[in-house]
Amino acid sequence: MSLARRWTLPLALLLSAAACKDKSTQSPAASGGGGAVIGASLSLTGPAASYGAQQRAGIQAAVDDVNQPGSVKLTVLIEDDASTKEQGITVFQKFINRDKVSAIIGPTLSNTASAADPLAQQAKVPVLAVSNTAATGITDIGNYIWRDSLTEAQVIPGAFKKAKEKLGFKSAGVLYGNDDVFTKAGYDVMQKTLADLGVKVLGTQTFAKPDRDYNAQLTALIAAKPDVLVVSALADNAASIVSQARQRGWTGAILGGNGFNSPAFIKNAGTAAEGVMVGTSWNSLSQDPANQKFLASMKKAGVNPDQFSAQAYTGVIILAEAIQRSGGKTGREDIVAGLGKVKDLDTPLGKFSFTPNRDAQHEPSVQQVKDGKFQIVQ
Ligand code: 1QQ
Repeated sequence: MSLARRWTLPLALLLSAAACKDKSTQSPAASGGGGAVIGASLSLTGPAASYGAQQRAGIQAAVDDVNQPGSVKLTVLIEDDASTKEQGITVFQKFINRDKVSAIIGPTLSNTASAADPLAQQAKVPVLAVSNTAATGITDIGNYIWRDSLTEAQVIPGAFKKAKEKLGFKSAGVLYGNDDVFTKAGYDVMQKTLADLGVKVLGTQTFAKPDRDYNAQLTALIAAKPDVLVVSALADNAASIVSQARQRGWTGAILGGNGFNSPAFIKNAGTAAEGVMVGTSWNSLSQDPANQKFLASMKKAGVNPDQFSAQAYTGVIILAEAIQRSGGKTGREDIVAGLGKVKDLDTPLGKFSFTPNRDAQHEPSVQQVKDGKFQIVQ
């Protein structure tokens, strides 16, 4: 089956054991056409499934855009990491040992990456994270781990500064998930940012991912009468937290972290989401040709894009560029060498480069929910 034809098949087939087995016995070079086989570990089920669905759509659109006659050929095998460390490890082992992929995209959550990335580092398989935002514990795993997602430390200080200018708050109540690498890391950055901005924290409360009732924490925070609520949570929890805060009479502003950057948050929170502000790595309004091309590709696919599809799309574009920069060679070391040469690449996220620590470098934005949609704050 030709590479181009693989992508005309429904994705379910690509995910099937038969399709994977077909690839598993072949090296990337033997996969036909000299292209690269890439593994993508995405959260298609579990608490991060709303991000995974967007990432899958972004990857698929990018592969269609990249796989044009005469250019680098990419085949992406997509597997569900189920939003867990355990399944992430299983998927990585399959990609590394059975599929013998040239590189891995993902996994969706920093929490999963903290457990799975060390396997790739040890096996010398390049990983390109497209949504991990915990500042530490990802790229510092080692020199095979790269990312195109800005960290909370790169986004939140600017976003909160802008929010403070617009909203003029002096005190905050803080709620964060303490059982997840990302929500905890996001909290650490929020706490430092609030201190740096001279915002007094009047109360701090925690929750865990399986929790559904946040009324005790919200009652305590609201009773302290802060000017603003600050929340570090994944999209599912974020929607319930914001809804329950409004039900408890909270009419003030709410600032979120990266977990809020999903239309699933707005859909599930409904009108309670109105006014929520969050820093984002993707400017949906960007008129740059690379962003316009991404928007057109997503429209063609019938998917309403978000930051997560933009970052995943960008991940594929970056890997294609890395292969090109290494002279079309698709070995694992070739891709690492090529990634090191990616600079000022035009992507839907803007002009993209890596920092010396293999983290993402480009301009962030700030968005706010208005009329049921994220709108870029100018
Ligand atoms: C992380 C995240 C999540 C909110 C999205 C995937 O940023 O786990 O790092």
